[in-house]
Amino acid sequence: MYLNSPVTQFESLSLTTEPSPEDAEIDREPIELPLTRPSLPPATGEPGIYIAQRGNSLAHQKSEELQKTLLGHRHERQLLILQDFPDPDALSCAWAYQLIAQQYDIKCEIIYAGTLSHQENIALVKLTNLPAQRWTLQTLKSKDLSFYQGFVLIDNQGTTSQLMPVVQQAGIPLVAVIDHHSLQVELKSEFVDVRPYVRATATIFTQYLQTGILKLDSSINQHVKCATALMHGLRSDTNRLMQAQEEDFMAAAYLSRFYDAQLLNAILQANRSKRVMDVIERSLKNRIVQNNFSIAGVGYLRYDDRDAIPQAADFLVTEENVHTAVVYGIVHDEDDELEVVIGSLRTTKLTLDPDEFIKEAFGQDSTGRFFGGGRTGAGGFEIPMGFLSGGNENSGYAKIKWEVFDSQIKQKLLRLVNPRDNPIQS
Ligand SMILES: [Mn+2]
Repeated sequence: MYLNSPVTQFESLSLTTEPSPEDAEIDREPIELPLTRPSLPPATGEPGIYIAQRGNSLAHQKSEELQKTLLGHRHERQLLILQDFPDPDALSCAWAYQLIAQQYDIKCEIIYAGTLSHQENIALVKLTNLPAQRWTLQTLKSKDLSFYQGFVLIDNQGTTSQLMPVVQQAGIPLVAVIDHHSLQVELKSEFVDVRPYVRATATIFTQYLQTGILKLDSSINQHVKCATALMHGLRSDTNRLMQAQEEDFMAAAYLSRFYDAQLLNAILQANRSKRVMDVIERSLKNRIVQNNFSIAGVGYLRYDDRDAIPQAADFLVTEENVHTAVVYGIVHDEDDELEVVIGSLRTTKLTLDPDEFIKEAFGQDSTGRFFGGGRTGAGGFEIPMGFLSGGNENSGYAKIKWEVFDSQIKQKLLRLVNPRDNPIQS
């Protein structure tokens, strides 16, 4: 059993953000199944291990480390914090973590502060009964937080959640961070697995599952639904596997033994609302194309339609001669009179690092926090409007406000898009 392994085995493990050549060596250690077995594994039955060599040893080390961490927190309660607008990758991985942690009698609440905005995410949660809950800041304040002994960040590093500062102020320790975005901030966490070169956090979790941290069973409905959710997360973060790499394909291959293809199809059939279609239409009308960048401001949109922005960016990047699309708008929450500029970037240009691009374009706030970041092929930003929020019943004011933000965002983006002083393209 891993669980009894000596601590010293993992102590020297450093956080690797790049695949290292040494990994191939560590692979020689005994593993349940040989990697070179030529025939296909049975569709059901004992789990076989067919993952890329690079991911294999690291996945085993991290899986053992995670099991030791969970063992040290038996019978506790944890909060799993997702980004304010959780995507399928985050939702499915949080569910996988919850199922893994259950084996240690750890009870987890999967929480997010914003909304499920994308039609596929709403379908995912409804059709699989995915146990995620919306906790606004008010909900959080009404809870007795001393009830929880730890919190966990999945598919984010706390920079995209309103809940994070409150949970930290309550003195709840960070137990684990599992993510594939570039390192955003220094975090003190007992367990860290941040691998920016992996295309989906679902790939990381599937690798954990392959090591036997939780034995998936096709006869258990919840396992089938969680595997389906992970497959959806993996597909959606890799542009339907088109940007998937070996590790992601290996993970998808493993999930294919357990997932429900019909259920996944039902999730993907979810239709866009008229309002989302309208935002996409505005992005098409308003876009400007310069040096293969397509940039579009879409004006004001409701909180619930926030996910129309990445969908519009997904669409704009499909235009001929466009490799990168940036779409942004002012999202307003009617309840709180809060407004925030939200933007999404999508790129097919391999040499463009969305994380670097967004950090360079928009910089940091007064506390040193970047307004956004990214991962391979995609990025996003959120700029709070603070004092300028609200007052939009005065249409003249609303119009001026949009024009100012629209011009400022364009200026900042075009500074990087314009080749004369463009540090990105050099
Ligand atoms: Mn992700």
